[in-house]
Amino acid sequence: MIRKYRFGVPVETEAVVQDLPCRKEMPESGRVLTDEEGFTYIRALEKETAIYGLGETVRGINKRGWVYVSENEDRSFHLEDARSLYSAHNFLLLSGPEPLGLFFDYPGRISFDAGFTKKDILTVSCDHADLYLYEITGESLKEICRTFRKMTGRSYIAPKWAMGFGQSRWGYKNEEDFRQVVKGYRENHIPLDAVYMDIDYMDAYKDFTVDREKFPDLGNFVSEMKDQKVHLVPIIDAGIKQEEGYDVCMEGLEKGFFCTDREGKPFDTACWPGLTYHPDFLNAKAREWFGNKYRVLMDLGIDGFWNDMNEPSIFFTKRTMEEARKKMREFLAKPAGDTPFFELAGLAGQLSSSEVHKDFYHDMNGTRIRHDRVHNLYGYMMTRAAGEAFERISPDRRILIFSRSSYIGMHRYGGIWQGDNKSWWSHLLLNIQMTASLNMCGFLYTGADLGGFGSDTGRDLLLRWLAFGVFTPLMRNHSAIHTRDQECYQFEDPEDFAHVIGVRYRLLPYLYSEYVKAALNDEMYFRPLAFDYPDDPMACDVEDQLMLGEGLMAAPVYVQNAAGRYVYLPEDMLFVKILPSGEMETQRMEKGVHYIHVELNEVPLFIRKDHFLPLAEAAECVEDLDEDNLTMLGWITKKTEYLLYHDDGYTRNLDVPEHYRLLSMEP
Ligand code: MIG
Repeated sequence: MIRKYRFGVPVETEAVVQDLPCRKEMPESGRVLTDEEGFTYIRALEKETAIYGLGETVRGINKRGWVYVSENEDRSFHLEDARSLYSAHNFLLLSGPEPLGLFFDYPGRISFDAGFTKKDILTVSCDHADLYLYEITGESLKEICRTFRKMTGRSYIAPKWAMGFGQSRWGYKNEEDFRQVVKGYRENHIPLDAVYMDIDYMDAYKDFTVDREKFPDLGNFVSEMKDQKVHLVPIIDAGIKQEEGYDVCMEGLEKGFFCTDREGKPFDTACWPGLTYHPDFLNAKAREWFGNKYRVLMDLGIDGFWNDMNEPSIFFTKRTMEEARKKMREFLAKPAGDTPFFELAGLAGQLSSSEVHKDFYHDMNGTRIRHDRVHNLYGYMMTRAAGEAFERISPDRRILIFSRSSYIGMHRYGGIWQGDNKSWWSHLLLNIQMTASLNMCGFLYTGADLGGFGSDTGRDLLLRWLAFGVFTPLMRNHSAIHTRDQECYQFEDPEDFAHVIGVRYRLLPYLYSEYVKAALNDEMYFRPLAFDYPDDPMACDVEDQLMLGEGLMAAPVYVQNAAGRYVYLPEDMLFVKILPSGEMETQRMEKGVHYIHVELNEVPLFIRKDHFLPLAEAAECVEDLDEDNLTMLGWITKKTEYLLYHDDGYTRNLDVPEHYRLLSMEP
């Protein structure tokens, strides 16, 4: 059941698609205080209550014990004490005999103190008492999640090739760099479906342009890559270069589609291209205009994009730059002895973007509104611009799109990647945990930069990370400029990489089927064990294993030099390792704790008893998968059926009976 409450004059975020009546009385689940100081929701927590949700945030699956702040930010250090990252996912779930879901539809800065300040109190607070609060009750956490997902609309479904493996790196410059990557993969028989183009492909970092020296004919190059069954996926940044004669800039100015400053003039910002303007994605007309721009690249054969810097990430504005320069001058005027070094370091830090949120405005369909009141919608609306345009431009084929920043509601238009992580073992664990929380909020198409974005990865870390990436819908190796080469063929014994990524392709019929069905039925693709086994206290404590679809459990190794790990089986399962030879090593295991050995080139799989996986033969790209010849793998004690979802991989007409095949397996 859903109870909806309105406070003040909320911003219409369109996160919720269901039409629900507002209640007049106060919420039942907690105490609400509203005044000029803002809004506070307070609820007492039982000792045993776990808090789930909050999507893209640091720490564990159970969020209790820390403060999380929704204030989208380009934050390259995902440290344990980070309060905000790139996205705002204001949905919480509380476990217990009467589980509860809470959604705070508020696009400004809002904080969630989950038993941090006071161990048994949940406090949610924001500066303005203008919001919608939804309370959702139900039999179980799973049911509450489903109700929430119905309320917020069907999750985006990527084309099937986008579940293939992708290679990315910030720093690939020209055609030759891309050819080398594809050659490295194909020569070593490591599967590959996509290579990502980072900002260097553009002419002077201008969106929807291509540097002609590096890519004399991008259309041709796209087909050359397609001949090798590889999709090129370019990045699009939020900031538009200020340049006389650059059509996107000129049109935006002429039509008044950029964010404005206090005086109503286009707001000066700066990002990769130097001085920029930021499109006003909160304005429906500006969205339509910007979305149509993607056509420039789609006409060349491009069928996938990633949207970056849309928190928005603003390096500086005219005002912050002038202030910083003034401070710098004052600093330099002081005698050397009086100028402690840390003061100098502090000056550079002041160029951060968070202070500029009060300096600019949107035209939200006729209403002028200051940015800080709607900050967390920016990435959502940028990606909505793209997603809505794709439906117009490409009515028959799904297009790949994922974003860095998001808000709940954006899950209908695209996926997200998990931002600038590091090549740290702790970030592999964070990836596992965050993915579960994102699934609760509707972001099914998601993945982290496998191997880690910043810092130098190790062969072992990359292999272990890939062995988890095998399960995530977005499976992409991405790394930052100036870090060590991170393509799989750069490491010793590339056949180990070929095998691990190969397991992904063997599992794809199942993974794709579970992914699409989860989206169509408002289910989670990944679930914490606590969601499936709420009455099993041990299962509820597990933070490093996930259920995936109806029959599979993932239990990755994420510790350096570990030869294996302890696994908790909440029921009897078949433990499977697919060996490089193609043979299966299987072991029947009873409910309970087990220690498993896992080599660096192995992917441990756990299949629930009386469930099975349909496996394909190995393939080097999605197009080459043979799904007419599937092998069934499982520990079956009775006749068992599985409903396989299988379509052409790109149709938008998804929910039709012909796409379902009933498979069965007998003991
Ligand atoms: O300021 O485009 O998160 O994936 O490689 C850095 C360069 C800008 C941040 C993205 C990252 C991308 C990088 N971008």
